Amino acid sequence: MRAVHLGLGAFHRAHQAVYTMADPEWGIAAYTFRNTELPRRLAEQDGLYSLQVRGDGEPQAEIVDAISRAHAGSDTDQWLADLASPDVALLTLTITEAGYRVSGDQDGTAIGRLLAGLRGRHRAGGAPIALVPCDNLPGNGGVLRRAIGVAAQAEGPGFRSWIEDNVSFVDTVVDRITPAVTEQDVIAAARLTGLEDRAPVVTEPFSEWLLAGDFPLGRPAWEKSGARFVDDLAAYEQRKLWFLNGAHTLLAYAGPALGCATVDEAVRHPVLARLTESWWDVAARHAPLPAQDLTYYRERLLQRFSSRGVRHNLLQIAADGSQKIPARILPVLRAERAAERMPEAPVAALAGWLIHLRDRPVSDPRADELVALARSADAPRRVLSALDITLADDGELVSAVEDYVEHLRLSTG
Ligand code: CS2
Repeated sequence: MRAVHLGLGAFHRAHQAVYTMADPEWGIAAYTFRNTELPRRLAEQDGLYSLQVRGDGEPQAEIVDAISRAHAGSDTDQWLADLASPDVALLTLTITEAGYRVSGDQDGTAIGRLLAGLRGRHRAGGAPIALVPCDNLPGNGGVLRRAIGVAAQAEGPGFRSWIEDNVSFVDTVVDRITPAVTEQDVIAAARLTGLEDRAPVVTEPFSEWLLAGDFPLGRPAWEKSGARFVDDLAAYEQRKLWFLNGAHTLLAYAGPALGCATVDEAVRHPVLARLTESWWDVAARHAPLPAQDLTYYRERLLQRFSSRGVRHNLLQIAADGSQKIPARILPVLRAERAAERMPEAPVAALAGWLIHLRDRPVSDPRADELVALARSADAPRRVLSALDITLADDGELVSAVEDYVEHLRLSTG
């Protein structure tokens, strides 16, 4: 066991675990901090689970055997022991966008646990380690480096300079659409494999992993499963975050306002299909990639979104908007406003978000504050100012969002 993972959910098991499986020298000790049921189920199955890959044809199932141990968050001693071990060369993380926020009290947060682990590693001899964040944030390696830096402010100088010299922060772009598992998926897994599996995962055929950074103690041969190591991720990152995740976010907020519940349903709705294409047209103006690449990427995305194999719930994507919108929508919107244009799609995304905050169950680290703002007078300006004060000062944008809220309300009838 030479790899540790934090954030044992469906995505890790459909993505990094599958890449790691191709290199039998490596195993993963996987930790969750939320869910205690999943590690127990996996432990009962010796870490094995089935991965159902659903495209347009017959679903395929494979058994993934990369997870050597699965642990609940309460297993602190084991976590500290694993991170202190010089045999462990890397830690991958899927802790959601919200997990990188540094708040006052780090106790029990992913960053707090990571810091405790690194402290133990430093004391135990200080072997270097690579940290590999796999969440959808621009410059995720740098984001993690800054979060650790802030959290470590009160630590001793020896530890802080050890972090600088020995901890490598790897940047990544990750991609595989992997919705939360449902009871039907559990039944389908049993039918497909003939095995009882209490911890199956359902995913799409497409998978992508791009990485940039150093691995001082080595890494699995992830490239055998198609991972690509590049010098500069920026262009790929924008392509993924703006085109895929940006469209997801647009659909997650405008879709329910027009009566859609899943991504595949939403891209079949004529208004949402048009909005998606118009979002991609707008994003393409600012993406530093050849037009041909983008056209191909968009065609591929539309296929992936329309597939009925994976039913991706819009409400799941709608979570944590305050963390997702700034990475996915705002860079393009800002560039458009700088060029004095008022593109419809990002305005629709923001208007849909307002309706979401006002009328639906909201899951977001800033939920209380945002729901109150969305229900106040002058809501569009106040919600926008919670994201980015300069956007809130843009009177034309505020009015456009306000009008679009009304437009969506009328479209629902
Ligand atoms: C989605 C992502 O839930 C969300 O916010 O946009 O989880 C998306 O499915 C993945 O990034 C696909 O790689």
